[in-house]
Amino acid sequence: MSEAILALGSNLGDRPTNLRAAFDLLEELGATPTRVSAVWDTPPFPPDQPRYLNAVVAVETDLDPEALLAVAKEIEHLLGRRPTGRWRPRPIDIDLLFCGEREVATETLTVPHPRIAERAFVLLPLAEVLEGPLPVLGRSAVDFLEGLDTAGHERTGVRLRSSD
Ligand code: A4P
Ligand code: MG
Repeated sequence: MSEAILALGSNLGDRPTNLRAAFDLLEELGATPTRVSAVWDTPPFPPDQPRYLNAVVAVETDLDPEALLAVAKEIEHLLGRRPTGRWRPRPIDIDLLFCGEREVATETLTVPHPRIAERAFVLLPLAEVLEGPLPVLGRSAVDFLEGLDTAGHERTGVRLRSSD
């Protein structure tokens, strides 16, 4: 078993329901959530689309990174995501931020995710799940947040886990 850290995002349809459905499907498909951030309401990048709900989830899994990516893609498909182009609105986006201390650089997968350090919508929830130095990158999420614009990023009361 190893730990992976996933980022979830939704800006189409019933956003809390989409995030909760993705969370439940992770467990069913072999990635068991262990820790979960708050759900954050964030300004979209690029700005010409609806606001996102974002969250970060730590999972325990026997899946290797490529298999975990396949699970992420399967969940995106099950929740109705169809190809619309990069950075376009979507009911659900699941990114692999970290797979333990592993580094992956293939045509289909880059881990750690290459844009973590520049994205407040990833770092704010990530800081709630991983407090110390981030795997491979070596600095904490709070360190990376210094100097980033966090205006308009709001912690919500939405819960991913139905028992929370
Ligand atoms: N891929 C490579 N590495 C990874 C990885 N670590 N995790 C490949 C997931 N996928 C990875 O992704 C395109 C391809 O990237 C995949 O087929 C996979 O093989 P995609 O999810 O189909 O498309 P995308 O998400 O539009 O592209 P990309 O480049 O992953 O975009 P981002 O970086 O995920 O940005 N604003 C706010 N506020 N909140 C958001 O969540 N998200 C995006 C998407 C833009 N703006 C946002 C948010
Ligand atoms: Mg993506």
